[in-house]
Amino acid sequence: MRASSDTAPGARAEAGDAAAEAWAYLERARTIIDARLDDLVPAATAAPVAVHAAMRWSLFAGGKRLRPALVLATGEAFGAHPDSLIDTACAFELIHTYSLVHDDLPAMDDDDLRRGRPTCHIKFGEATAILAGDAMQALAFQIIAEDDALDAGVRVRLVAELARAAGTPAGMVAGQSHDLAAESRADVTAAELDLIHQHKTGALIVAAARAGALVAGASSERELRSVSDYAAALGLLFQITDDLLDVTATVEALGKTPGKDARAQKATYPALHGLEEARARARAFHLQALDALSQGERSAPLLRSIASLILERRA
Ligand code: GRG
Repeated sequence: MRASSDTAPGARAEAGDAAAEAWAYLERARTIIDARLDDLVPAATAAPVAVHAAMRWSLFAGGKRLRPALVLATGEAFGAHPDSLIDTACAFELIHTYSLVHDDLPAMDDDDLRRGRPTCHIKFGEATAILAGDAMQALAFQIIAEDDALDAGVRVRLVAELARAAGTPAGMVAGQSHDLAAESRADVTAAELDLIHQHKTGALIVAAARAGALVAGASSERELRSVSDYAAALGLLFQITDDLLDVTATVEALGKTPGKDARAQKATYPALHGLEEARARARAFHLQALDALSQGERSAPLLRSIASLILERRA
């Protein structure tokens, strides 16, 4: 992926308004997503109590719900009714939250704060955190397979796309594995860094956007191309802003411990390129996301606003 151009001052002001519009959409989406997740996830009083309590602890800790909101926003841009999108949206949040729970484990990033609270393994112990992550992953696929708002063919396609995005060789697990392997290396290149994050962060974001379009009835790669390219740029934009916030934001704003990447001497966009060049890359991926949407057949103003929100985000 290429990051080449800069943003004019006028475009920056416009990005501010658009970000506010996307923020309002995200707030509304969060309410709907959280209510449906509450229905779909077993009660904390149902056996096995520890696993269900741990799932709920991590799920309902105030995540931004970016990935499920993207399913809703893309689906609506392609003409789907929100009722047909909501369960798929929840499945994406379950996969994302499982990945955070496992990423925080001592064997991986070893974090004790996430979404503003003690991480799942700190609260419930490692074994239960592993099981809670496993159960969230399984539940995600079950929800899609059992979603009777969707034709069987669409469900199968969604399951396949989500599995590819979550697993190996080109999904989140692959990205996480490459990222762990890169930790001990001082010679990670810019191209390698993009590749790690296309898999680790980008694949699920791309799959979320494609899922919305698939539920709406888009099925050919031609129809899906602009939204896939949009989301691929969005994924890298999201990762760069995540790296920047790790350097510049507070623990209160982030709900997790900032500065960990630098302390661990991890390859990040600011570490590799410097703060200013990392910011320029973020602006370039923002423009790339907007360009990709312009190549499609729908105007999708909300999807444009979401890209601006990610560029401007402070948490
Ligand atoms: C363990 C298989 C496995 C994968 C882990 C997602 C991930 C892969 C690691 C998380 C580490 C990290 C900081 C990744 C950078 C981008 C990212 C996914 C940030 C967290 O996502 P947000 O900001 O979180 O959307 P909330 O809490 O708002 O949902």
